[in-house]
Amino acid sequence: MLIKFPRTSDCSESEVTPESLYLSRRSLLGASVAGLAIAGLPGWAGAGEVSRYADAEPGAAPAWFTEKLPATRWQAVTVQGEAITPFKDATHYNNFYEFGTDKGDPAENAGGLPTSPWTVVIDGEVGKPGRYALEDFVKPYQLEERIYRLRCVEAWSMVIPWLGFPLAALLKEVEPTSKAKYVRFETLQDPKHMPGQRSGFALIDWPYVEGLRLDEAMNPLAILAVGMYGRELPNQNGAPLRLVVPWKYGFKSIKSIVRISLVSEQPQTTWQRIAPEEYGFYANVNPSVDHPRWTQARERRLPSGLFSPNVRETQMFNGYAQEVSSLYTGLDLRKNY
Ligand SMILES: Nc1nc2c(c(=O)[nH]1)N[C@H]1C(S)=C(S)[C@@H](COP(=O)(O)O)O[C@H]1N2
Ligand SMILES: [Mo]
Repeated sequence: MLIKFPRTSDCSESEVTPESLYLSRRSLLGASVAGLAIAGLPGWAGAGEVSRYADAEPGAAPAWFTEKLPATRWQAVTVQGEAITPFKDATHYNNFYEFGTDKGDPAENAGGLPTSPWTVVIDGEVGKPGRYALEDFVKPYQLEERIYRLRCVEAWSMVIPWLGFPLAALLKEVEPTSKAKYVRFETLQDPKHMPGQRSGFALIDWPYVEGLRLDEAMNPLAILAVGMYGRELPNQNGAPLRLVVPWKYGFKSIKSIVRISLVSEQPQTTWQRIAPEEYGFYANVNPSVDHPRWTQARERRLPSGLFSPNVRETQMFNGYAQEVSSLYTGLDLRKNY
């Protein structure tokens, strides 16, 4: 898997940028992305390339975020042979239907969503239900950096450095009862600020809902993210709190979460409700089970263009089989897509 947190030993010497070089280039280019190395590496040389990382200046992050940041963050644009997706692509090629269906709509329309104050509700089959302000919700946990592949069911993918904490840590904290078998997640419903929720795109029954089996949710790879690229989550990526389950298709990684419920029955999820023949509850990345309308054997790794499509083979469980395949022993993955 891609690394949990960056250690120099995870990257070859030539891939690592010394902090001093990073700093000098940073001042040279006027870029300032905390913890982001912008070296003149093969394929990444030139201010044009670099500026795609350092698109927007992050605003001043609140204390609940900065105090919890891990001391070391990744220092290379390539990790274990895979290039980190430029910030510009990760923040301008999005799926977030609350803000429109085009890939550029979230970047264009999500900026006005108020994400502070933000309330998260924990309810259902738990010993300790609660209603938290985001900063109190995050307080018990140390943020970790996780560099993960993100594979969309539409056959494109990215590599993103997230900042978050294990979902398992939260679940232990809230004490699921013996009846809890699944975790259900719900996105904010706010038609005033989410144009997709008031448009004629009536296909989706808002709010967006996702779910995991409890044992999947307890897997150490599943995280709740509050940041990416060393900064707070941009709104178009699901600020201020989103799920990241890297071995599943991207639609499972629900954004802008306001409610997490422990439930006894498998929840009906948004895409399952819209097209149950195409999108299942499990949605594990699987190159040998095609989508009814396209192959899942390959994917386009962003940035991808007409002249450099950057196509690669899709990996079982998105490359995380070692960590997660035991969750599915005895399950027919062709039926349970
Ligand atoms: N609430 C909500 N969450 C969502 C979506 C959405 O439309 N609404 N789209 C999903 C899909 S299809 C993908 S691929 C990922 C994309 O995450 P990214 O834009 O941060 O890359 O978010 C997922 N989470
Ligand atoms: Mo997706």
